[in-house]
Amino acid sequence: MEFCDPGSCQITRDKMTSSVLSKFFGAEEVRSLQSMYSTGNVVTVILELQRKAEDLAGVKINVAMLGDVGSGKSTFINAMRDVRSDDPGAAPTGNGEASKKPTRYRYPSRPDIQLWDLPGLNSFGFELNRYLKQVNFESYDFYIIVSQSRFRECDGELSKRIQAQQKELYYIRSKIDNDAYSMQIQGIDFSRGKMQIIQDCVKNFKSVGVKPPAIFLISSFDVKEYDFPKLNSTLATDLESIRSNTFSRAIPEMMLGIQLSKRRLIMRVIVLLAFLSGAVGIIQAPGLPFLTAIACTAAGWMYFRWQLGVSDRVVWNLSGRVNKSATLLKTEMEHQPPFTLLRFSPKVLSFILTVVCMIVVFTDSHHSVTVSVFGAMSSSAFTFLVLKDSLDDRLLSQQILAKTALQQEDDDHL
Ligand SMILES: Nc1nc2c(ncn2[C@@H]2O[C@H](COP(=O)(O)OP(=O)(O)O)[C@@H](O)[C@H]2O)c(=O)[nH]1
Ligand SMILES: [Mg+2]
Repeated sequence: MEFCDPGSCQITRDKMTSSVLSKFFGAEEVRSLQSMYSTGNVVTVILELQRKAEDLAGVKINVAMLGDVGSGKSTFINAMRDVRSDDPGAAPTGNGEASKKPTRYRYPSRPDIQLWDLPGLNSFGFELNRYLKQVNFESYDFYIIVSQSRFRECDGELSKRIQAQQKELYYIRSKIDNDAYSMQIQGIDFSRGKMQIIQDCVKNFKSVGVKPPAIFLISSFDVKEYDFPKLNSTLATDLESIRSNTFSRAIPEMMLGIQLSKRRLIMRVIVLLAFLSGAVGIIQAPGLPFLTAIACTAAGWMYFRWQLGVSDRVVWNLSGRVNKSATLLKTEMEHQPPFTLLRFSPKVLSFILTVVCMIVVFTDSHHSVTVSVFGAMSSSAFTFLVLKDSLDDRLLSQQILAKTALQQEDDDHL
């Protein structure tokens, strides 16, 4: 048994993307992908990802147990692992045993599955967003909601959040032995009662706008009865598609990890050009800051177009190899990121400042040094912002290209 708290550590973008890559590739493979990309072989990189997508056996899947305190999550994990609550290494169960940290348990009969016992939602005072952040909700590959007695509001809300990430889930009605007992006392036929419970759950999911997931009625005290055996066999069957969806979702992030070293290299050139743009612009010659800014920006733009350009020929080549229409690949790739003021205004502002300073220098022969310095700074900022954003757009378009090229036709997006 191991303890880990993914929510407590601040992960940087570099670490995060490299951890996504290392989920699927060994260190040597990562280095080789990065060097392929650095030499301009984006098609080979995408084909390597495709090769990996066809052989995901052994890739570890993180399964999160969600639900209220006392719903039976820890007992369920013990039952899956075939241990009793008082065995060494078992998940602590019962009142007062609720952990405030996600805890990982290995699943001996399926070493490729890691079961995560998450704290109960109500142990965080039902503040869903705080809870989700605390348990690092988005880091898991698959979810099982464990609910007892009745459908709860949070079951619907959690399912919505899971499906919004295009991930899959199972819904477990735990402690069904108790329900079976009360049905028996009331003289209700169990299969009729069971059908009623399932119909209620489906209705409740639909009423909150969630596509009903697979529903299992289980008792963790009786793993050979009720839906426990069906749950095990369904999970074993679904594992391949869970793995393949996990890989598919991770493609943009993996591409980002592969692009990182080249991005760093190009960023150095961009910083140099921005510095040059400011340094030349400080010379007190009319129009110079403006002209330098434009020249440096154009030079930088041409440089990384040359470094990262994906020509029509490359798209055609890729389209033949992955069996996707070249028009589709091109259209998706050229899809522009949404316009945001936050991204647009600093560039416009620095451009206006450069022009204003240029006009002052041009019209007023007694202008102060401050105006020149200001002009140089704004021309430098303009060059940097335009080039950095264009670089990131270009990298993003390659991530989209990889995602579209490797998208399976029958991808189930819930
Ligand atoms: N009757 C019955 N009780 C259960 C079952 N699963 C869990 N429990 C009991 O419910 C209580 C809470 O279980 P626990 O696993 O600690 O819940 P958690 O807080 O969600 O981890 C414990 O006393 C368990 O013994 C079950 O399938 N049937
Ligand atoms: Mg527990």
